[in-house]
Amino acid sequence: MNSTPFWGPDFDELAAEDPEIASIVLSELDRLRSGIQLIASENFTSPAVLAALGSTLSNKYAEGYPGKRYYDRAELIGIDRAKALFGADHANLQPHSGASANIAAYGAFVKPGETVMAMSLPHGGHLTHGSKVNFSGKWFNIVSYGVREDTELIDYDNVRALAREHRPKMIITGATAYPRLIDFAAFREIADEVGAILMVDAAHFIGLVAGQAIPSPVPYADVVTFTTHKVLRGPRGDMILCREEHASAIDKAVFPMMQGGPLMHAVAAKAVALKEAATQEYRDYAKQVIVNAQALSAGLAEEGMRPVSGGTDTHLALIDLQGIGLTGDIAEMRCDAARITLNKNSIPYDPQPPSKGSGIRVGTPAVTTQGMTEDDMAIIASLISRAVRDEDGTQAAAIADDVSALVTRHPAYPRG
Ligand code: DSN
Repeated sequence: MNSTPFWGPDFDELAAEDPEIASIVLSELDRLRSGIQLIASENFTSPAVLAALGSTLSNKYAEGYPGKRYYDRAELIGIDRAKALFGADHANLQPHSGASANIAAYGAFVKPGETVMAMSLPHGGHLTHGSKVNFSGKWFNIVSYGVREDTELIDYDNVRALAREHRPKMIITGATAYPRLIDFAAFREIADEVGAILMVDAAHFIGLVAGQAIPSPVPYADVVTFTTHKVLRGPRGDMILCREEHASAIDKAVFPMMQGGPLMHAVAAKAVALKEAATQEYRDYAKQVIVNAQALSAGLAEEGMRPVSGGTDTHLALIDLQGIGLTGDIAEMRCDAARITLNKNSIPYDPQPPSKGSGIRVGTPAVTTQGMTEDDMAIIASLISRAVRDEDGTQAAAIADDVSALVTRHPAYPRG
């Protein structure tokens, strides 16, 4: 008999009550277990995080900020853990997503029509960094910067020149497809020179910061936003860190400007992930994520696929496929047929439209959670190479068999 007083997810009950949805949930688990997951923005959360997410805290409305209510304790604990882990003055755990946290950061510091500088989407930025189809591009005067064509690294001279010319109210750094470290000190200097707020969208790499594997933006930025489900391995959602002087503006921008009640089950799950990220085990994991990304990037280079900027310092590599005469969409489709999940991606100065893209993006957060190491990355590089070159699809089943052999040695969500 189970003596745990917890009352929560019961898969048998879901299967009995709603077999249609239960089968979708199960199919997703099967997909995770039977393939290789290389989406750089995804990971496998722990059973403890999933338990908090599936708890009765989901029922609780908790409008506003924590005080003395019993259910506020999870949020207070999470805030303390975030401040300690990142050395931040202030933390807000309530944003539901990366895009909504970024809306709050804009809301705290800029008014519609004002000028914001950010990295352009085709060079690795995010939709919320000024895309014309997003609130950021619709409501703000966006000045975009990018990477140099020769080095494929952020062009700091150009960032400085653009900042001097356009005097932005806020400068955003951070990206979704930039494999290299960002020089936060340089951005701080430029922001100070023009009197701009410095916002770092650290969604992709904050887990590496938490694991002390790369330098932190916190000492340099006015505000740092980040999703909690990427390398950080928490629930889907977001957090904001900021300097004390901005705490009230950020809190008011999250609630009531941008959203209503927080999702208390997600807030509790963020607190669990923050505790997990403060362990030596997690620090070892974060370092291995980078070692694996470097091994995968080098392995793909050996297979004739060029890593943009020559390699990676982080959890992801951006791979230019022009040398093997392929576009990203075709490569993504062929890998998918062999049960390797990755995404097509534009590369800087891409001659292809975004719907095709000249590249693929590969990330190692999930495979590292499965316990894979450099030798496994060499195998994955060779599997990708075989898959993308499988023109008529005749090799897909054989490659998928080799994928199965690899993931059997390193199972995702192992059976108990
Ligand atoms: N969509 C995410 C990514 O894949 O990078 C960013 O939010």
